Amino acid sequence: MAKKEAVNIEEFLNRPEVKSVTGNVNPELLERRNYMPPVCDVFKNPYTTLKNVEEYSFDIDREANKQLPSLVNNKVQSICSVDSPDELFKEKFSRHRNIGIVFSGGPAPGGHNVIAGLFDAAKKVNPKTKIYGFLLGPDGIIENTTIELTKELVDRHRNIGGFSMIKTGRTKIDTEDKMRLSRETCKELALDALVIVGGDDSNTNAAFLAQELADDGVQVIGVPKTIDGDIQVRDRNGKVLCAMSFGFHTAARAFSKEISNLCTDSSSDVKYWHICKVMGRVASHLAFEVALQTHANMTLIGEDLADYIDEERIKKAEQNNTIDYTAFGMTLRHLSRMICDGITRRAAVGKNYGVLVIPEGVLEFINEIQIFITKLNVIIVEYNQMHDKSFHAEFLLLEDKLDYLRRLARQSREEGCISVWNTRDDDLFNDMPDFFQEGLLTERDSHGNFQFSLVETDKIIMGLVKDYLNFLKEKGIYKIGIQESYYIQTLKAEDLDPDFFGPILFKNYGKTEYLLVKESIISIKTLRQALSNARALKKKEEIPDAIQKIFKKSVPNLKTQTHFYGYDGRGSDPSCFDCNYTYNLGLTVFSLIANGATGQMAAIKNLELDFSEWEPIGIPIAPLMHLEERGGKLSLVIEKSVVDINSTSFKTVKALREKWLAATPGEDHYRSPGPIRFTGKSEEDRPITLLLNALANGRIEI
Ligand code: FBP
Repeated sequence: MAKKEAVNIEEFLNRPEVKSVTGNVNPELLERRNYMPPVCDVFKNPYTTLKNVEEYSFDIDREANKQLPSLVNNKVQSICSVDSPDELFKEKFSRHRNIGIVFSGGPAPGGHNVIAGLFDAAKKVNPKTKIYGFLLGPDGIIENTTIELTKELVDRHRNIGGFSMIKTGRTKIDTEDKMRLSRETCKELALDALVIVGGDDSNTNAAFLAQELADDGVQVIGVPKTIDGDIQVRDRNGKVLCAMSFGFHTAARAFSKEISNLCTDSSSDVKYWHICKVMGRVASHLAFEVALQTHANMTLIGEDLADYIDEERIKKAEQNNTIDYTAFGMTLRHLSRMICDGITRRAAVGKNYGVLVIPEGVLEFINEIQIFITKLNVIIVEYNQMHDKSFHAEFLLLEDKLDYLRRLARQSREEGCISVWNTRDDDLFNDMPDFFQEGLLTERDSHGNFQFSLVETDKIIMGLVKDYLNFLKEKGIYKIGIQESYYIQTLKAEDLDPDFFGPILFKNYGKTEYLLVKESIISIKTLRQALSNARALKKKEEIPDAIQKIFKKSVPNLKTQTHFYGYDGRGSDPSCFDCNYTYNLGLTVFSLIANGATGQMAAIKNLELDFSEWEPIGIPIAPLMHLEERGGKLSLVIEKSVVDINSTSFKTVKALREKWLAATPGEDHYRSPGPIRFTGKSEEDRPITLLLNALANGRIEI
């Protein structure tokens, strides 16, 4: 054998091929950075103009009229190319500008391409135009911390995930002081336009800033970002203007890939139920798309649970000439039973394994929990206002918080007044496990939203599931089905007659492929009893090994593995869909700015269709707003869009649910979505949710 030379590590590290292997830049990264997204037809021309599209209309909230007077009459605008612009148009369009851009809220794949699109469009018509990136989210605007974006910086981030180029933050510009400081920053930078890339709350903020800065001549443009997919815009007649926020597709694909791998592992090792919590603060869009991409055995959809009606209870109440209001909406208890039903049915056909997908925000749709969230919101806000102190800073420990709630309950009892927190609330709340109480009392984010990502939703649900499964096990209902051929083979190997023992052991012997041990047989003791009663075993005789083996195989032991998919998918490199979508959003932003728009959100219509059909538009933000309870008071915000349970895509999932549960003998029906790509053309290239709805409307054929 050749003698190995001792390696001088310093020299080794300096070798070019070693440097290339150990460096930060790999060929995939270079390929990504060099990818040039196609541009919508209209952008092939450097000059574009805006045209109001009158066919879209909105129901405008009275409060929006009052608070956003300069913006409520904005219209949907389509972007049109100008083939032979006159000199005046050219001059106005390409004048030197200072533009600021900020990321707000959680990262979403594609954000860097919004910047790249804006940068390319602006620099193309005027290389002197300056683009500033506000650092660390809206704090960068308030504190005037910026960097001027250079070609080198932008090029390094093209088609790359995350918001690392300028970072992000969740601060809300919601006080007079923060508004004043933001206005000063815009003045100091002599900004012509401010671009806010964010979710529903950040676009809400964009509208208020647009109103505030209108007199200073600073235009404000929003961009619909969030992996949660809950910014979808329709007009009052249901016509779709923005089918999906950017980042959703990539995050859903990233989660799906991982969950699909678990489906493969689970059906190979056949011993675990994988419990996958999937991000999505309120709406279940991400979990829903994951269901379509992976065909996991069970996927909870919050919006569907909220719509649940317990027909049995209603009938029972009707017989007594009453109405049972608790029959409407889902309870945690009932939800855990539904999950148990799926688990036991799969176990009955020998599948004591599977994959369950739980949306992060599912508790928002469970009546009893929603009530607690709302009540605690009010209590915390009232405390902060009354004492001018922060509830969370004042009561650091859970015990202190519970103590305060107890005092409120006592007060309401002693004074006999109607109060937000009464003794019944307190009793119910105290029945919950500590970690759940802690979760419900967790600090709200800067927009007053409940932080579902901090609550161990899966632990809460699975705790109840495990309790109920134990009960079902004791009742002899939760059992693992034994394949008939295996039973026969095992008994014959010990010279026992399967047909003699079959009817003694099983409740369905000879009727189906999977045999279920009788409910009365739940231990070796009860097994012995059953055999003795049937005169198949003498008093001191040992139970034959083969029969013991079959019995032991039928006893289930639920083993779970929990996973959380959120931050990982949020940081993924964007899919081809999101690369192209966001780059064109950036181009749209510049067109809106160059044509003087403000209070508009850049969007691309027809996302569900082929790229050649994509239409860049501006959507007025103010008409999308309505009053909602936030932080204990009514605020004007953009309405979150939740999963539409009347949509074709939802009905499709509902119709396929039983198939994907696969509680039948034979194989599971898992689907592998494949890796995220940034080139290619297939149905994988767009969210399946959108594809199904478009197929139903006859808008596309695949
Ligand atoms: P945005 O709405 O800001 O895009 O963020 C969405 C989200 O990723 C949710 O899915 C999740 O609940 C939340 O952010 C997590 O927040 P944080 O980053 O503060 O932990």
